Amino acid sequence: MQSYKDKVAALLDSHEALLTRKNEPMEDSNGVVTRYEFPILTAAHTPIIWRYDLDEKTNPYLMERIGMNATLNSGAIKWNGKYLLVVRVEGSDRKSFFAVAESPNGVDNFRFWDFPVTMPDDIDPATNIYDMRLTVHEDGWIYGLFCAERHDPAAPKGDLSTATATCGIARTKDLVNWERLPDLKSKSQQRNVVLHPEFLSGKYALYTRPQDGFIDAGSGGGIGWALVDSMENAEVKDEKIIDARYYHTIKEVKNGEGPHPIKTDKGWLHLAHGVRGCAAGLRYVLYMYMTSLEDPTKVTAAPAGYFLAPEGDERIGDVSNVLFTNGWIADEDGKVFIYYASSDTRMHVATSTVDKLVDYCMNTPQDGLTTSASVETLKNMITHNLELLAKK
Ligand code: M1P
Repeated sequence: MQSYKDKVAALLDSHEALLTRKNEPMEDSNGVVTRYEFPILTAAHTPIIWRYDLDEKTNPYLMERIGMNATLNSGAIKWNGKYLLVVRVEGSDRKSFFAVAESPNGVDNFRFWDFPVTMPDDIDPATNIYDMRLTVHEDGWIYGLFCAERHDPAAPKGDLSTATATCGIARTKDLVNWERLPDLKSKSQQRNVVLHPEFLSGKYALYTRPQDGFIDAGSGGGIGWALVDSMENAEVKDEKIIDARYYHTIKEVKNGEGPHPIKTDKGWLHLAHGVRGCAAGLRYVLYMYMTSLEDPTKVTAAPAGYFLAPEGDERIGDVSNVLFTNGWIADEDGKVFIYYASSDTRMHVATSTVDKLVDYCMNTPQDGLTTSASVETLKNMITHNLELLAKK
């Protein structure tokens, strides 16, 4: 019979095999982006020491004591040569928390640090926190902006599902010790708020997502932009919609900025999510756009449609038909690691380059917003290609 020690060793060995599994790029790329064979983080990647009490006296059956449900929507940063994700881990108790996982190469061998992040509370403690966007700001701090969710105090008696979404703000110098700043003040609820990495006219700039309710963007209009005087008492006074939603597009119902944009010599490169409704519910896809270096509120490129949509196993999970992103890393050599979650369940990576993504944004036709316009765009390319092929 296997001893308790042997059972623990077997558990640790099979976990180690999962963590060290090589992740190969998939061959069927569309030329823009390359997906990888395996998810980079799943609930099974969370440390054994989080889930099992390894003491034979208190856990003689070696059962899981604390369940982990999902690893999703992760912020990303290159730190001391390592690829770090601040992962939204969701326990089986439905509470999300942040935990750092690091990889030597950005595509596999992600390993969680022993302890999750201890995030101090705001003066009004939140029930749940999630979806951190990381920004190394030119003021010298690393900021983490995330959603802080609370039961709506105005909910009718007995209604336990109406909630509020507010932007939580914290900063750090080492990703271990976090200083919590007051939550963002804003007239509307806010989710998907992202800090721009540079000052604009001496102010901090935020990408916002005003919303009428916890779920509904409603009159929110799209991705907004707001300048705030300080992050220590951040308040949205004026908000301007820079990336609006349109009828019958991939962002008809909602959209939200992903990670902060990457600065390129052709402009700021943005990654976002767009949501539309269908008979099966909401469908979340990723899309891109660019804004001007001189005026980051001016959209300069807006490729039509989605950049990445759920495929294969990505389609299924706790909240099916969802891709969501809030982290990417641009390496010194121009390679870009895009970290995205599928169906609110697991984390993936896809790779591209800054040059390819800029080319994608600047040369993919825009959405003409009608079938007729789409067909004209298609006919133009067919005609051009037929002429080229005829010359050969
Ligand atoms: O379930 C899909 C996503 O829904 C929310 O995003 P949004 O505010 O844009 O609708 C968030 O709860 C996000 O975490 C989640 O992945």
